[in-house]
Amino acid sequence: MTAATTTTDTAAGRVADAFKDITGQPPAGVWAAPGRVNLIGEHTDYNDGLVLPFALEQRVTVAAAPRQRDNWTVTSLNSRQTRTFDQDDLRTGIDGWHAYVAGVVWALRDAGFPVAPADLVLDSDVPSGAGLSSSAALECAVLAAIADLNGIDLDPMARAVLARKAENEFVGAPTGLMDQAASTLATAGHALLLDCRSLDTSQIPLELDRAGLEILVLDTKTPHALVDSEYATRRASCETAAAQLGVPALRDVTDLPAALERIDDPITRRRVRHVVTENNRVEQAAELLRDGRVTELGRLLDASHASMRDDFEITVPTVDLAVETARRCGAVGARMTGGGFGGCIIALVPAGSSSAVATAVTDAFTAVGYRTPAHFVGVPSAGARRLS
Ligand code: GAF
Repeated sequence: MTAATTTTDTAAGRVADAFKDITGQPPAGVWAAPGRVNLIGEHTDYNDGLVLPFALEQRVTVAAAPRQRDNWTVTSLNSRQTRTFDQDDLRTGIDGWHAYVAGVVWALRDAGFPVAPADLVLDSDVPSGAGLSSSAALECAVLAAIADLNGIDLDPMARAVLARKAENEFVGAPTGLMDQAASTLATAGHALLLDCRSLDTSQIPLELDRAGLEILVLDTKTPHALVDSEYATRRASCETAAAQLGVPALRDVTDLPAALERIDDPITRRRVRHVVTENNRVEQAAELLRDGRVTELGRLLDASHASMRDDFEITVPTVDLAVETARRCGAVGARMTGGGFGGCIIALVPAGSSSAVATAVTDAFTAVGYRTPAHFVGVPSAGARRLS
């Protein structure tokens, strides 16, 4: 029996079938890892702080099998492209989407694990460039596949750490751990509370149904033009501020007014205020969810958005308009989610009202000439796993 016939998962079957068409063999298995939305806790991860993301149903699916050659092949069913890389590429680095795959091989080998060549076929329904961690989903799905193919026994947190290492050191994006941790460690029906210093995690039940609510995820379709350079600038600014304040990271600021008084530069002061208040908001959000007070999350989402807009300055007009319109049309709270400068918002809305709220945002966008947004209901889902 091939992987295609041992699973009832449609995406898994499709990718397994494509693998067979491309390589002439059935895959040894099919694995998947999800994208995420961050409920709250933006730009706190690389400040050693707290984050509260949940994994989405949307995911990257990978079919893979060992390959009797000296190189790896990767086919993307989305772009209909096949790329190869070999040992030399792992030493010198590569550009392009397959760097996320090669980076995982590199990170595993760098950690001392033998990794044999493989054929991989990928498919994804995580919107890319929308701030939903399509690249972390790719890294985590590939890592799950390659670890299993090579008999590498790694716990989920170790996998997330290695996937982040691939992104930071091979791809060259200076991100924190949130996205890879969400993609690997999330469980269905829960948000993942992650302490990015201790790496402690708790699964916090997201009982939206019981509160008569759902989470609308709306993609503003704003291109992330500045995201790489601005992300790096924000990160550098936080590190400079921590050094100035004599703390290992901004997470360690306990007396915010006193800290702000010690910083002369008004921009840096605002950056510090965002990180410290956002970290507090994550703690409060986890507390509310634990107490079953989901509706009250709304005011924290609103405060988080204001902080990202005014203090961290990572929102853009499309995102602000989407958030304002969602609130005006029934959301109990809304905020941008992800790294910033475009991408998605989340809105906590009455159950069943996502389409109506999204239509209101579409109308507001049309009125000022913005692109038509896309939307879906965010369903808290499971992290990386083997499907067949
Ligand atoms: C991006 C990064 F990849 C995360 O590590 C995190 O910093 C996020 O932006 C902002 O909260 O998704």
